[in-house]
Amino acid sequence: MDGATRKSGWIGQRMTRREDARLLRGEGRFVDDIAPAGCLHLAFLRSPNRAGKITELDITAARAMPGVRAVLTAADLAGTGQAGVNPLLPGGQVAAMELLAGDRVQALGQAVAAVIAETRAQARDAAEAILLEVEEEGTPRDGGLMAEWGTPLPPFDEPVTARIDHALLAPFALEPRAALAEPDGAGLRVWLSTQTPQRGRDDLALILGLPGDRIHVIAPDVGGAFGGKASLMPEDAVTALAALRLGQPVKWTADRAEEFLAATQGRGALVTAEMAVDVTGRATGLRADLAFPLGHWMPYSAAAPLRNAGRILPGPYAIPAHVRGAGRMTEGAAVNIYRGAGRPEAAILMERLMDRAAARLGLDPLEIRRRNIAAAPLRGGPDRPCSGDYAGLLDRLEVETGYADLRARQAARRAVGEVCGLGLALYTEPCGQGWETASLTLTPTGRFAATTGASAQGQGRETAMAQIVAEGLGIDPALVDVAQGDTATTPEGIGALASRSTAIGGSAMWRAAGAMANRLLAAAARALNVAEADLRLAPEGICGSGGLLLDWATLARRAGPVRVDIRHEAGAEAWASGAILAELTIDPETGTPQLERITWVDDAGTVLNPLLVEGQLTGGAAQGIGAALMERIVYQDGQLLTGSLMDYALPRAADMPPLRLVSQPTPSPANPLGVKGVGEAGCIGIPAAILNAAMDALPPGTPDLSLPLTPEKLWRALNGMTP
Ligand code: SMO
Repeated sequence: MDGATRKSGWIGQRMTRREDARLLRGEGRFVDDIAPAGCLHLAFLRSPNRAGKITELDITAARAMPGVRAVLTAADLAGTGQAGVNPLLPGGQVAAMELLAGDRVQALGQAVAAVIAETRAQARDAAEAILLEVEEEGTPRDGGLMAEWGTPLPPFDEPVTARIDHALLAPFALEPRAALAEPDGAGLRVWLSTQTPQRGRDDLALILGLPGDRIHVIAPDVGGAFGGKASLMPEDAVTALAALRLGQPVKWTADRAEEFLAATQGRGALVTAEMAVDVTGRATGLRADLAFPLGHWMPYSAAAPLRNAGRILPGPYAIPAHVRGAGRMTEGAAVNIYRGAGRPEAAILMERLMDRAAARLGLDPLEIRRRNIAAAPLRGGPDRPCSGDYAGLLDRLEVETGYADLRARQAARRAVGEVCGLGLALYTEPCGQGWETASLTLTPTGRFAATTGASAQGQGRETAMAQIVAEGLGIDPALVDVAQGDTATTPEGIGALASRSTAIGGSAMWRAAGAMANRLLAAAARALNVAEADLRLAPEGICGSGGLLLDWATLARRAGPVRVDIRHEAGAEAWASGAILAELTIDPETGTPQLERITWVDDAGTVLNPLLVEGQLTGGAAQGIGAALMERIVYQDGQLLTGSLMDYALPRAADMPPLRLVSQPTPSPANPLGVKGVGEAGCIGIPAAILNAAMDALPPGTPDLSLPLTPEKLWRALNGMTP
């Protein structure tokens, strides 16, 4: 049997996060907190114009500014290599990363020069003293992606249609991006605020032309990432290069304006589709077109949103589908994965089409979904389906919300002039493929050192990993020390993304605990010269029939180091799912939307720790609400109008509605823990439910509104104007 045998009840416990004591006391250690002696500071000069030719770049004045140690431009970058791009969609034409703009600027905000000075203020002042002229040409560079899923279908007779225009979004993290590089012998030690320390090391090795084992990447505490720190960025590489050139530590920390200008962005797709429906309410065909923006270069995961959207359609429904997708270069910042990464686009499309079909046929939205859901088992991989129960999710949602009464109440409220809507969404969240590693060691002090290749971005991985080890060994989680995010001391891994760390990294740790249990018994039997069958594991150590024989420290001393290394390959993908109902009103005078309540039945598979799962669902819901109602990146005439938090509207605590979470898990057969991902669910299902609620509130026949649903758009739609 794969993994340990569950026995101790730590899995499923609502344990508080062991990370929180240090984080809440301000004792977290983020990249910007680390300050080696002699650390220099780096600041970028960025293009104030969109794509165009550089007609002047004069660094003379900047070089002479106080404290300035170097000014780097593209001319200083000879010999640097290229970072990798994940070939998720074959046939694409890659637009590679430029560390600094060369003869041409590709986009507004692209870094053109880097100033390294003794203080951050000196570096920034000197960057402003560089003379830069760009002659705008306004032609995005070449490159792009094309893909197709399914096979062409015959023309549809009077299909229902949907057109979903997604705003570009910022994968906004509390901690901005940051990099600190320090020369270390013949190599480099690099602290990165990253989701993928090993990939960061590998990409830095390619760019700098150093062997990978000369680069040591450390991800200390990471204050959120959401896809924005999944790929190595030009700023990271320039910082590393500067440290190598100067032989001194160099640090760069983005400010908020830089994050809005030059961090990766998410969404921005235009998705159109038509769906054929027969008179019984059965959808008989889906034809969808996905147009995804890519920005001016492609980070490692650039293809993932388009690929995810395409491969997921038609979502939880059994409908023959033909999907065509294209990614096109634009003049903006790179567009990459952002929490959900293509899954929200797929879910919002299907949920809108379902409501259109229900309206056409006079069916209740809940009923039309029941007529079209796929029967479990669901897709989980080529040869192994995942678990799930879409009908069960809808049934539970109906009961938990008192759906029939809500519809009756909605009719009564409408009769007295209220503008109110109910919006349903059913979504799927496939949770990553590939492998992760785990190592577990009984240390001389009698503690268990758990290290994993899966890193963390603030989700509580230390807590979850300790619970997994505790469960597998039957010990107290307080005996388990968890280390991650350091390429010198933790094993190889892929990272904290794609809702994969528990399903894949957690499974590696679970198998390590299972193997460790056997090793401990064998080691104790040898040390005591007794039969293994006469021994058993207890929380304090190894017991015989008469009680404790060896505590952990004594066993470690007598048996020497006991260590297990596991590489877990996910044979299949776990597919989480959920059903959501959003209740929304619109103020007829101002168009202001008010979310009255969200009820959410989720299937995240086996729940390791309800507190962690609820935290992920709630945080995802906040970002889903932001996407639905307020967040958007706006460029106008080649300038960024949303370059600060005064202009880019993030949801605040007061924007959160009452959120009722109902857990209805079906353990996944795709991994030994039975878990599924949960990190991205809120961004996938919540916007779909909110859009449907708004459309339900608006007059019948209102064309699909673009996201986000601002008060102005809602007001115009209410008053019969073009939104
Ligand atoms: S959008 Mo996630 O960090 O795979």
